[in-house]
Amino acid sequence: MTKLDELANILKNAPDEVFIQPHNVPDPDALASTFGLQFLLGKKGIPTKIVYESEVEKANSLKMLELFRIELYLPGEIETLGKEDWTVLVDVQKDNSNVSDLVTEEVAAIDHHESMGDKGYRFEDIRPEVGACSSIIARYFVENDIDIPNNVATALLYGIFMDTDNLTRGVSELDIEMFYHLYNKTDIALINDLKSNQISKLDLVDYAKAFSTVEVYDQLGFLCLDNGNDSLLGAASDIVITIAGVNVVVAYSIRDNGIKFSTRSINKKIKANLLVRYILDGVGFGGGHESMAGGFLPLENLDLDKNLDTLVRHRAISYLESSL
Ligand SMILES: [Mn+2]
Repeated sequence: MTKLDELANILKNAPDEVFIQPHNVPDPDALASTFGLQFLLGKKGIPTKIVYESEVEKANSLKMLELFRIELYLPGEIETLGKEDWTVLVDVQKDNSNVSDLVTEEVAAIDHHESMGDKGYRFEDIRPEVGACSSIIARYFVENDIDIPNNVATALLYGIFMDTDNLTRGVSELDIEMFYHLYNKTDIALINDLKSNQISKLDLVDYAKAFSTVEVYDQLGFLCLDNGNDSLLGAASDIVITIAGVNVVVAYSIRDNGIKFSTRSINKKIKANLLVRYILDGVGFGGGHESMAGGFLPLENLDLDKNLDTLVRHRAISYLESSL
């Protein structure tokens, strides 16, 4: 039995509605994966709705919704959402800091982040070695011999592009295989359309402000944002890592309820996920991939007598020294 059949068999017994939920502020990989899974489950006779929290922030994510006609709902928009409903988490796992815990029961998770441990799912497919969740979903199409429509293939290909930074970050065999498989079924004109809608004019102003804070110490780059835009933090880190000589980036943004962190590393000896955990040891939590990770420091744990910038720099530098 394929993984998809296994999941479908479980969901057939759902007492009421079935939802698919990506992480909050869904990015292209999260959107493509949920969209692809929705199509697959539809083929298996299981109707679903995609439910998400917060906001779709980035211009390219918004463009995806329009180009591929992806329908998303906020929990508040679904009157029938309740305890009796089941949710499949995609591109995220239960208890992660970037996913809202809805009233529904989280019965399944399909993800490519580090395992959060046993969460009592009825089904899980968690593959931390894979670069994009879109690759896992693309594989379901192949395994089950289900024809992939043009718009789904294009969305998944774009998801792979974005999460692997154009096939240069955390790429696994599966990502390459699925990229190859999807490529011929993709409408490249749409990919170009997405590429030309990556950021908004307003983002550019925020970027300019963020980049003026960049400080470089040897191979470490730091960036601080005073704006809570989640996707901007990661995207800005991706640009700082391209600075010549910079191999590791620590970016953080100040929000009302705490400090949000994003880390990047292209140095094999320095793991982005361990780095963010080291920085937040005892004060917050973090996780992710070896090349790309994130974390959060809740406001109540912030020692206001200590300077945040100094703390971050101090801890990041000592982590680097201990790993090299
Ligand atoms: Mn992803």
